[in-house]
Amino acid sequence: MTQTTPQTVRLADYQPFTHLIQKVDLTFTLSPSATKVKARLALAPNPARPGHHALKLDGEGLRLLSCTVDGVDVAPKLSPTGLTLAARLLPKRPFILETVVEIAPEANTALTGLYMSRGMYCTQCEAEGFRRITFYPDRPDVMSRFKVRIESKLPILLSNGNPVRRGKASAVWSDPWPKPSYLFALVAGDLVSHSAKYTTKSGREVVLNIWVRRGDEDRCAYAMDSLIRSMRWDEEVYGREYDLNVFNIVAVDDFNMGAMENKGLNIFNSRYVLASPETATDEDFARIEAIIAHEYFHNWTGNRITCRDWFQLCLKEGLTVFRDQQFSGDMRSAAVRRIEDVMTLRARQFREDAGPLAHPVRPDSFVEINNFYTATVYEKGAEVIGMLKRLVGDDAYTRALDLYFDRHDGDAATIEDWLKVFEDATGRDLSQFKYWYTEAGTPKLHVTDHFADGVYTLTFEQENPATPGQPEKHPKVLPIAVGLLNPNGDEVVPTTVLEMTEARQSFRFEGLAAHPIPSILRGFSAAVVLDRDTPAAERAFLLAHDTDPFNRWEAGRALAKDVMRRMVTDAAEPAADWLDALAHLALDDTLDPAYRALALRLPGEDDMAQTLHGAGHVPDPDRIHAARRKMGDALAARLGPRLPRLIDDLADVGPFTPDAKAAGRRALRVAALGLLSRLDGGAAAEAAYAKANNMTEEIGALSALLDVGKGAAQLDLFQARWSADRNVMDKWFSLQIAHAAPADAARVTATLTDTAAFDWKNPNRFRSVIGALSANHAGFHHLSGASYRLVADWLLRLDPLNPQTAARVSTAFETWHRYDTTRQQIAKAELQRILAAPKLSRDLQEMIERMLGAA
Ligand code: 0A1
Ligand code: ZN
Repeated sequence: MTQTTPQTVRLADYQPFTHLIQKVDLTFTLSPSATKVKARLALAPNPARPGHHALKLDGEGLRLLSCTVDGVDVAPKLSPTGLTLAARLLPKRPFILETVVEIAPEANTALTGLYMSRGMYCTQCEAEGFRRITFYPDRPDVMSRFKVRIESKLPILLSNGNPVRRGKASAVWSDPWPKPSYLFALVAGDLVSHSAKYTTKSGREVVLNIWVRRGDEDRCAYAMDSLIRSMRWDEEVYGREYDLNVFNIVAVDDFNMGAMENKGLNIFNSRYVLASPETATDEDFARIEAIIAHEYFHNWTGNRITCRDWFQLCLKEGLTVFRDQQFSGDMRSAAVRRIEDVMTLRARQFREDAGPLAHPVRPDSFVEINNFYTATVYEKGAEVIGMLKRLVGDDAYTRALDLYFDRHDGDAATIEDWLKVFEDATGRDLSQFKYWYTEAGTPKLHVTDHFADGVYTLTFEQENPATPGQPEKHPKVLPIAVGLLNPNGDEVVPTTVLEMTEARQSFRFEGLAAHPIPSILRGFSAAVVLDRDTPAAERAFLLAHDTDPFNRWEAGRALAKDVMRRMVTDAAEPAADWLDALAHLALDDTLDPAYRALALRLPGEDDMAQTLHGAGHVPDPDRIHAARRKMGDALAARLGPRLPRLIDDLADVGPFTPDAKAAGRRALRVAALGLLSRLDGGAAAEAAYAKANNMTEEIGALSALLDVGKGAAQLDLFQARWSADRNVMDKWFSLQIAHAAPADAARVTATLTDTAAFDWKNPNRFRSVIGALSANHAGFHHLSGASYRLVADWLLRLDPLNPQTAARVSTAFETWHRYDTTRQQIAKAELQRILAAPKLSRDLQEMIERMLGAA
């Protein structure tokens, strides 16, 4: 191994910073190859760190031009990670430090710090990007007021806060709210805006701008509408108002993540802003709504109250995801949203939690913090808050949140602070609950039941699996929402939340006339894997009768997974009772079409592999793939003659609208079209493609065609029509890979990487191709090893330019231990080949080492 061991950062080592920063004045003189950054910091010794300390500032890749203390030149000690001024060079009272550095944004391919994206300057500072802009204590607990002067001839110059002055070739911005450096932002470019006005509950006028490239301004309306609805919702539901005169959003094409909540200046990956019916699918619309809300909600949960250190990342992310999920549930169908959120949780977080990358919601050590923007911190972090809310009740949750905002506004807080607020608001002791934050792994909940003399007893046993570095676990506090149904379908016990705290615990229900049918874990009330030997007939009963929409869906899902599992392990045929139940549901027009569309979605192949692995089997990707296809064929055959009518009945009425109701109808129509093409060889899908007037149907019809080996002509048409649109062309790339047969996936991908349009330095494009290959389960895990090799090759190629994106895409390999020894050996050899590369980034190195560590 040629790598050095980078330093591990530990929560236990936390210390406040030596100095306070009372005020920050920054002046940027922009130039692509030599931007000058002058930083004037008003510093003072921090009383929380008594003594006379040296000043250590973070800084990476900066060329220091000058450094003065109170106007006098000083000579700091420079290292690759920062600058140190010895204590003897510093006064014991407040002083002014001024540095001037030079940086080259056009050479910044990592997309962190100040970089350029197609002629426009922009920044990304979370988590530790500000140190690539100027020397600074780049840590979230150092909060300060920023004033920023930008010098450039570009027409639009933006930073955080409120505009102060606009000159001919300069602009000054001032942010009245103290903030950590990770929330700093600057944008400069030839941009146009889609603007609106908003009046807050207390009457403050706010100008809202969405800044985009010329030509994109007619694709901002949905994002603006989502923003306005988010602002209103946060006032109504959480009592939170916006706190500046202007709220700016900027769309950029080159961005490592989805979006960023910089104070008053959110920066977005353009794919999560730009939408029109012709270019965006209904899923895109829903994502845009959720991400706009997420970043906006950060203004209170993240910005006004930030994190003391990066170990507390879930404090802002878990809570903000929880809030954006609540918002989406209120805007759309709450049941459908909950099902979709749980599907994502299982697909991403349960997968992570079951493998070598498992870590607690609040990790206690890391090498590279960028590797911890994970499904565990975000999605499990949100589930933990949902569980807390379920345990204390809605009113207590509201009281606790009010107390949180009151007590901690302006703070850099911790998970301890967060839990204390709930303890104070409710009088509960949350010390056991805290294990949800400190211990990794998904609990398994085993359930047995017993009925005698009118008493029904449910016995639960929780198993908390070992995870890397955490062999021993404590029992968790589990809110288990249960309802009981009579055999005739009536609900005899409405939803009741049982609070489980022991490793094994029983709960009694008295006065029942007959053995009830239990509906357990309603609404997915706790983030566990439920393990109960449930007869198929009982699942079918719940699928028909459960009053809880989540569990009704779950019953169908579990039934489908049982069927798929038997097809894989026992070569069974798709069960007729499952087909009947599903067909019945699909055709029941008293039910929400969105819900029916979800029910028709077969369990994913990776999900099935995960379930089989969890049950002690070695999953075979080819068999899973074949079983899933066969289930689709059987379902198509079962619904057969009913499909054309179903599709017609769901035709759009009136012009396109992106709302949940219309989207639900389209989702069911497209699902039915996919099934129909299994029967008619794609004839209906071809016709649908030809007359599609929105992207949902265009992609739906194209997918249906590719699924049955057709669609070559339509792919060409699609390319010809959309070649100038980056976001739409990403779909063109990923779709072909998603639908490639297992044995062809690597070749199809390699061919696409050879096309001129494969701009691999753009993270969206890289993910649409290399990420898409890893998402094609049977294709990625093909026994030839061709896909493992191809992905590894591309990670090695991207890593020197953009370590963050390379590290994220490397999670493709996080499940390598699930499969047979042949596949394991090939995958492991590829991981070792990556690790042997001469100059691996700290990001990718940490990921590969962790993935190999659990061998
Ligand atoms: N805080 C953002 C996510 C984000 C994190 C890191 C980034 O660069 C490394 C960029 C964005 C959010 O939760 O939306
Ligand atoms: Zn966030």
